[in-house]
Amino acid sequence: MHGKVLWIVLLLAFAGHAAPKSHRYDFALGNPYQDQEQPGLGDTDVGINGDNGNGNANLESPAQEQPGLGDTDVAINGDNGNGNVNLEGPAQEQPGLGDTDVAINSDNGNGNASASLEGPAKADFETTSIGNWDLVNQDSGVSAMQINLLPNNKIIAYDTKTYRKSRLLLPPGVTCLSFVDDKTKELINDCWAHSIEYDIQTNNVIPLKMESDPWCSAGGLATDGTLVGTGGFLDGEQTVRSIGACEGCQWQENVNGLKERRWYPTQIILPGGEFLVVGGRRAFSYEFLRLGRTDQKLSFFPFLYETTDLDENNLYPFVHLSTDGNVFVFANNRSVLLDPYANKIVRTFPVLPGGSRNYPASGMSALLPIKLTTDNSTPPAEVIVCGGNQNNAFRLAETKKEFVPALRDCNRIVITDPNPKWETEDMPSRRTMGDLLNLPTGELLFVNGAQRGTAAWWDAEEPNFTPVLYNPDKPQGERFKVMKASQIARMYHSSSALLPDGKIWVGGSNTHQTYVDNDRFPTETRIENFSPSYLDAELDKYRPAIDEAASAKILNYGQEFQTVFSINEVDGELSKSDIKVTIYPPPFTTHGYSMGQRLVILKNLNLNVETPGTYRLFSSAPPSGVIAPPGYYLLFVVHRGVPSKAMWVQIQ
Ligand SMILES: [Cu+2]
Repeated sequence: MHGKVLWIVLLLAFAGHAAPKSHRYDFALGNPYQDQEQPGLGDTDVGINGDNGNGNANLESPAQEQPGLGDTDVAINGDNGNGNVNLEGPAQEQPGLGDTDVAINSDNGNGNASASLEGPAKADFETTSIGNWDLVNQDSGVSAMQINLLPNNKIIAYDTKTYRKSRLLLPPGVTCLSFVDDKTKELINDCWAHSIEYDIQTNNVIPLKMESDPWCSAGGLATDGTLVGTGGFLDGEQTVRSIGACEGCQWQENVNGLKERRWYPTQIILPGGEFLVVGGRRAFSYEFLRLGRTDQKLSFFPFLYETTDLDENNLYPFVHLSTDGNVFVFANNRSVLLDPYANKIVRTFPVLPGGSRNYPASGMSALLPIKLTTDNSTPPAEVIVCGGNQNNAFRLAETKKEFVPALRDCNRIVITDPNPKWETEDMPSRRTMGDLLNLPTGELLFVNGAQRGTAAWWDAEEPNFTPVLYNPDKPQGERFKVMKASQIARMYHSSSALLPDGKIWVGGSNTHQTYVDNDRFPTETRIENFSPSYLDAELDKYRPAIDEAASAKILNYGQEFQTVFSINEVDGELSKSDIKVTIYPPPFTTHGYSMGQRLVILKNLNLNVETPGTYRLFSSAPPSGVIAPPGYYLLFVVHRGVPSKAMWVQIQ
């Protein structure tokens, strides 16, 4: 945007491996061995007690030798319903037993057994790495203002046709866009691409044609992996555009798809798989959207009217789906919990002092990881809002080229708490227009942006080159870790995305109203990958590798599923508490905000040794679409802070 334009206007007015039926499936101690010495076990003594029902605990073959466990003693206890036998972690010494002492107890039901590696969680592995930057594409052709990773490992990126320019031509044979020049009234052909498909494996680019203008629009992945974008500028303002995750797919555009004109709106996916599109300039409403439907409701939302100000600091509102099914909306410095179906505000949060957080002050916001590790039916949901600028900073940048220092504070609030309070601390550096991404490990990453000024053309100074890692689980004062600085300024209209290999794709930045090659801050079409410290090569020996062929790729709500992975080296005994399975739907990122972003930490049920160094983990899929809306997710296995490469899964 469009600073000048805005200012003038202002002055005027996720079964391949179907979930097993129960834990007893694995390790399913069938027949071969029964309550006695196992001759095949050499000098390893095994004590088995089954003091119940049918109570025989049977050690099936993969169960006995636990090479990955070294000479550690293992006790097996199954004290539950169907008589599962669990490998309890720091098992006690059994005097009188040999080197590898194994005690098996099954005091329950029918004595089927599965073994789980239990034990207290160990600390994350340490690394001194501050991350690394790689320039992976010198010229992607189109500046990446708006991006979304699709399940075919392509990033769809686009900016705007307003510039009538990019660095990449449409493919031969594709009809150019034609338009009448405002000044000369001549008909001009625009043969530049304004969208690309970017292959994250090869870093190759394919130009895509977009007819209507997606400038400063919203988007998100539909349940089938189709990218659905909404809003934009002029002929794009009511457009619903979509592109599938498929070879050779092209944009489909419906210029009358939205009920309201929306420039700078926010879009998230709801538990039922439909979208909620919120706000936009002078659009004090929200609407539901499902592709192919036209009967979806439009609701007036006065909160957006109340939170607008002279600089309009409530555009691109931060919208997060909470774990109770309501929707958190943050605009300017205020926030509410909205029941979108009843069009009712169910909670009003305290005002967040310090300045304005939404566009053009452009702070950052994300949901902290949602932990399903307890039996709480509504796990707590916590939101973080950081940075931005004072409420007149945009005006000062626009009219006086005075670049106010960005905000430095970071604020958290538990939105499921009936009496919530903001908790505040400072970031290592000031930031406006930064991205805030959830990482596979449960940490978050602040990246991109500027230290002075605001969003819009020529309105910022002092790029913030330095990403910062944030660990939400650590106490205040220990949460931030400063990473390695990039060499490339990524300010207005920059973007970033978490990739399946755990790296961060970083692109875009254009503080101009066209493509500018020679400037202190040229239009950026270079693409970088940032590797956070968890990708340190020293940690590779601990890094899990998912066996995709042996793991579930369809996760059904509330059901158990299995993931098989291997690890070269474990430090001591591995227990299921050392492993986190996290799922992440690739968000739509633009203007420093990642729409629909959430990281869910799933509940582990059992961890079994499959073969030496290979493990089979039983986890619970998310209970419902409230916790994880249906669609495609990246699934990571994280071993004490060291993430695997992700596997794509579908949640339904
Ligand atoms: Cu913009």
